[in-house]
Amino acid sequence: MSPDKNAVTLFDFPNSSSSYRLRIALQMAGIDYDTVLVDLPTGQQRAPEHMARNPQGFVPVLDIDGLRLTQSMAILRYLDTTRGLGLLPEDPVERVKVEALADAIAIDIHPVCNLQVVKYATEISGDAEMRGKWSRHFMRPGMVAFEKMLQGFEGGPFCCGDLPMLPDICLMPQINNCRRWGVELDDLTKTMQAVAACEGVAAFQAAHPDNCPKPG
Ligand SMILES: N[C@@H](CCC(=O)N[C@@H](CS)C(=O)NCC(=O)O)C(=O)O
Repeated sequence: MSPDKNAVTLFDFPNSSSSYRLRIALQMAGIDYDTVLVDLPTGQQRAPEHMARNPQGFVPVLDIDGLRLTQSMAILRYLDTTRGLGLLPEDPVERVKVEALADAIAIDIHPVCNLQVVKYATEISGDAEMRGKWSRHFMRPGMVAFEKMLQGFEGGPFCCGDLPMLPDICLMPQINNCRRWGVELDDLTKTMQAVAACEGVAAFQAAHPDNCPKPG
């Protein structure tokens, strides 16, 4: 059965970075939505009910416009195209640079620290501290590289100028993860300038894990 054309539902988990990206974009677009929590720590993402929504067993899933969508980066581009969020420049040369910055987080840092990866690393190492060690090992160098990439962008205070764009939407959930796992970031000056700017925007505040529905 197709989702209701008039209803918007986010299958969400507060600390899920990919879901957090969509919460920011939905807030930026001013779209009201219902939340259905999929509890990752207890494995609800692998329950048949959720696997039927997303065969990959991941959140987020977004029901919107009568469609059931997966993959946060594809969904962000869809929302940008259909709701004119200004997340990417029109000019192809500018655009490819902005996309590369966003992908440095979304494609290179985030997936290697995903729950199923760190769970398996913990299991095969037998080290209960592995999740933190693993996360810090990949996040800090990834964020140092992000900072160097940011040096190629003029202006600010956001990643690519005076308005939040796709990299800012990827950055803030990653910052949440870095803070959870004690990754040092204070020396990354351009990154922290963008973080401060995003923290001042209502859409980013409303989407923060502390301000959205939680399990139990
Ligand atoms: N490329 C996917 C990644 C989705 C993803 O990794 N979701 C995580 C939460 S951020 C998840 O559901 N993890 C569950 C697990 O690893 O078991 C996207 O951007 O939507």
